[in-house]
Formats: sequence, structure tokens, C-alpha cells
Amino acid sequence: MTKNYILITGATSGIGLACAEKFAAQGNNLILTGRRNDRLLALKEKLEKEFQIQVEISCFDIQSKDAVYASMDKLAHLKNQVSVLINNAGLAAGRDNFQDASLDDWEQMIDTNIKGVMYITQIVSKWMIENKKGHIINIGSTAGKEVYPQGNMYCATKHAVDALTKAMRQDLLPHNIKVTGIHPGAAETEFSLVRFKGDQSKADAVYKGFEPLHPEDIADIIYYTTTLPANVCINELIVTPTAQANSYLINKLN
Ligand code: NDP
Ligand code: 8X3
Repeated sequence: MTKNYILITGATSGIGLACAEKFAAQGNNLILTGRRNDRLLALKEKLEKEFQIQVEISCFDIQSKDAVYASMDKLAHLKNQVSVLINNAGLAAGRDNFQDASLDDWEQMIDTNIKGVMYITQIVSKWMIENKKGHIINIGSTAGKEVYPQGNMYCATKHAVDALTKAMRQDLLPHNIKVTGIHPGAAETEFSLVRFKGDQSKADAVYKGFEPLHPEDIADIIYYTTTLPANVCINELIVTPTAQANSYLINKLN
């Protein structure tokens, strides 16, 4: 029997990595992407050995339209087998007042979080249309539901992901394609280290005083949304740590 592939963007770390491990443990073949090829190679070797699955890796910067198109072209021989696309690659860069924020940071977030999703999903949604089925899962954020102070452009990009998720669900409706938005709150990954440009103490402070989500918590939920009957689609889920009420209110003990 031909096995399906789960395509996960940003699988070298955090939520994407946890998804790769979860779907692999359930016997799925994987297509994993990211910019850090050493991590992709190590993950492929580990998961293939541990779970006897096929893992294809594709190393590219999702900000580059040309790189996305070239990489997806090389994967097109698998297009009939891609059953799930998890649009996970993304980042926050900086946390500054609107008037002080770096335009480079803003452009990086727009190019990664919005344009990256746009490039890859247009290609894969066409594959899914040919297959007459598929499931697209977009990782938004609580930041895509409410703006928080100094979150400006990151929040805007995640609001865009939310809007694109709704748009995809409408336009792909005739093609039997499920579209799910997952909106996590604070999850301890490399996210804050990236946001604060390698400042470990600033990153650690984000998760002090409460128990954040772990990437595996989100991966379990994402996996669950793919296990439902063909007639059932989870449109969206907002998932926070118990200590978090919304994008800006966290009950910290210290
Ligand atoms: P991590 O920093 O741990 O992982 C981010 C992943 O995205 C990495 O695999 C990284 O791979 C990839 N990525 C980033 N930029 C690019 C790029 N230009 N091209 C290709 N891949 C890229 O963070 P998380 O796991 O936390 O983040 C995953 C998603 O979850 C993001 O969309 C984030 O916005 C969202 N999110 C995170 C939350 C959190 O609190 N952690 C909460 C809500 C949403 P590489 O560096 O190898 O390219
Ligand atoms: C990531 C969570 O609260 O840092 O989307 O924006 S937050």
C-alpha cells in the first residue's frame, strides 16, 4: 500500500520537531523542511531508524519564492501522497514599540510568516485538489487573536495567518480539503531565543513563574485533528497554558 506523507515546515526545532516525532511514531512518512540542514539530516536518520518510515528532507529559506518553488518541484513526485501540510515555520523578531521597531525585523516576519505560508500553500493546495482531498493545518498564535504591547508586526502576521486560514477554508471548500488553524499561547521552544536574538536570559524570563506549553502538547493536538473522520473538520483551536488567559495575560508566580 502507498503510504501518505505529512509535510511539516520548520521541523528543525520546537513545535515542528515535536510534530515530526509524533507523526513518525504513528507510522507516517514525512517531508521535513527548515534552513538547518544538519538538523534535518540528523532527524531523518533518527526517525527512519526508530520508526521504519520514509523521511524526505528539503532545506530552504521559506522567505525565498524561488527557493520554495525549486524545492517543491523536487518533491513533486510525491504530490499524490501528501495528505497533510503543517504550515509551522515562523518566527518573531524583536519586541519593540511600534515607533522603534526594526524594519528588517518586520520584513523578516512578513516574509516568513505570511509570504512563506502563501508560497508553499498555493503549490500544495493544487496537489491536494488533484488528489481530491487533503488537510492544511496553519500554526497561528494567540497573537493572531489579540494584539499585545510591543507585539505589533508579529501580531499582524499572525492575524494574517488567521485570515488566510479562513480564506483557504472558503476557497478550497469545493475540493474536499480540510483547513485547521491552531493558535497556541506561550510554548517553550527556541521561539524566544530567536525573538531576542540569542539572549538566553531574556528568553528564559518569558517562561519563568508558570508552566508554559511544551511543543509536544501542541503536536498531540495537531495530530488529533488529523485522526477525525472524513466528514469532521476542526476549524480552529486556541490552546494556552492553564496559567494564560489570552495573548497578554499570564498568571506568573514571580
Ligand atoms: P522555533 O524557533 O523553535 O521553531 C521555528 C521553526 O521555523 C524552525 O524549525 C525554523 O527552522 C523554522 N523557520 C524559521 N524561519 C524560517 C525560514 N525563513 N525558512 C524556513 N524555516 C524557517 O519556534 P516554535 O516551534 O515555537 O515556532 C513554530 C511556529 O509556532 C511559528 O510559526 C510560531 O510563530 C508559532 N507559535 C509559537 C508559539 C510559542 O510560544 N513558541 C506560540 C504560538 C505560535 P530553521 O531555523 O532551521 O530554518
Ligand atoms: C507566540 C506566543 O505570546 O510570544 O506566538 O506571541 S507570543
